Amino acid sequence: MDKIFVTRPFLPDRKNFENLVDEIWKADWLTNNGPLHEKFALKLKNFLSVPNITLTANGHLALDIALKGLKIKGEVITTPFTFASTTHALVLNNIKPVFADITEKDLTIDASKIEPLITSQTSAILPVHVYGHPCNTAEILKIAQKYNLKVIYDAAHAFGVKKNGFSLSLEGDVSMLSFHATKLFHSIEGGALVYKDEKYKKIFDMYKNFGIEGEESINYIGENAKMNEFQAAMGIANLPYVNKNIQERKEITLTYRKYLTKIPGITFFTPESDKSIDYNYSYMPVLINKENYGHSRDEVYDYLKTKNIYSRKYFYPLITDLGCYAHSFQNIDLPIAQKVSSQILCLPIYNGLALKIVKQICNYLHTFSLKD
Ligand code: T4K
Repeated sequence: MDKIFVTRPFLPDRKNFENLVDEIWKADWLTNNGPLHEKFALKLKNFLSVPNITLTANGHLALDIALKGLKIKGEVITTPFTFASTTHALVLNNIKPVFADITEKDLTIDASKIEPLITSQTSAILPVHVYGHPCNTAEILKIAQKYNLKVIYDAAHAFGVKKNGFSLSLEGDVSMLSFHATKLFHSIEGGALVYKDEKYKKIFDMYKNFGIEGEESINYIGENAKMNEFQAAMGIANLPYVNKNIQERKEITLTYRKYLTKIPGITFFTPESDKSIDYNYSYMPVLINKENYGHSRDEVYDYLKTKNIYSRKYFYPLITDLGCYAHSFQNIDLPIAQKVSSQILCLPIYNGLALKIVKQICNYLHTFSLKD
């Protein structure tokens, strides 16, 4: 079998992309809010049914400008079970991350753990809809209102997820989306901020462009986080495929679930069993319980590699155990996150992954569970 990676980027019809590239040549405009950037922003607003959007060069910089634009300072309560970007964005803005444990049910921040961590320094909550699993947004909103905190959602994995028929990215003061090549929907690299309050538009747009307000006025110390025209072209070309791609991923997910059900010690998640959720099937996370399965997560990861299956341990090590943070965040009690991080394995899922390969991966998992 050829190498099977955890994900592969989706590529649109090449001719459509080339037609958009021709437009770039005609306009002779490459970046700084070009015509395709504007077209892409409008198309995304319509697709997601959201009132305001700020496109960025990537998701990480979108988080960064959200923190700067909302003037977040002091301490922010967040999850330790995420990609380094979430925590890096805080630390690089001189903000102290304060970690709350996660729930075993969906691996998002445990809302009941947030309130005891609030101090006079707390200015915001930064939860992550990890794997597209929606956080407990209602409870988080209640806490934020009670203590007058801002809520910034890292929705890097949640493109297209809906709650009660509305885009999940409308929750909180602002949501960050990632359009990285490895995501369900991408613009090669890219990202966005989505928000209800129009007053943030000017601020975020300035922060992504060095803080420039006009040719002779720079009133904020901003980043260069602009999306260029080639990224916008890829985003425009990919957008029409999203719904079909989600359906295909759903089929892959259901196939995994059908076969994994029969293997003891492997747990998977079914976020859409909550009828209010339209899920995006962006990742295929499972937990491997050594006692019941017979082998540890690391042994499964290594075994699959011998079969040319490149699963990934998203997210291990836990943020608090990463080399760059190990000295800063010692002795924090995060029992669920620690356990989950030691058991998590993301199985391959991407558009174009044949169902027969999915069955084969499940067969390998089954065979290995029977081995001494
Ligand atoms: N918040 C959260 C919760 C996130 O997960 C992320 C990003 C962010 C914030 C920040 O958003 P961005 O600034 O990235 O927009 C990948 C992605 O680079 C990263 O975007 C993503 N999260 C993270 C979870 O995964 P790596 O280092 O694991 O990627 P890499 O290069 O190992 O790729 C994974 C697999 O994909 C490879 O084994 C093969 C395949 N691949 C990858 C690329 C880039 C391809 O087949 N073709 C390709 O072009 O981080």
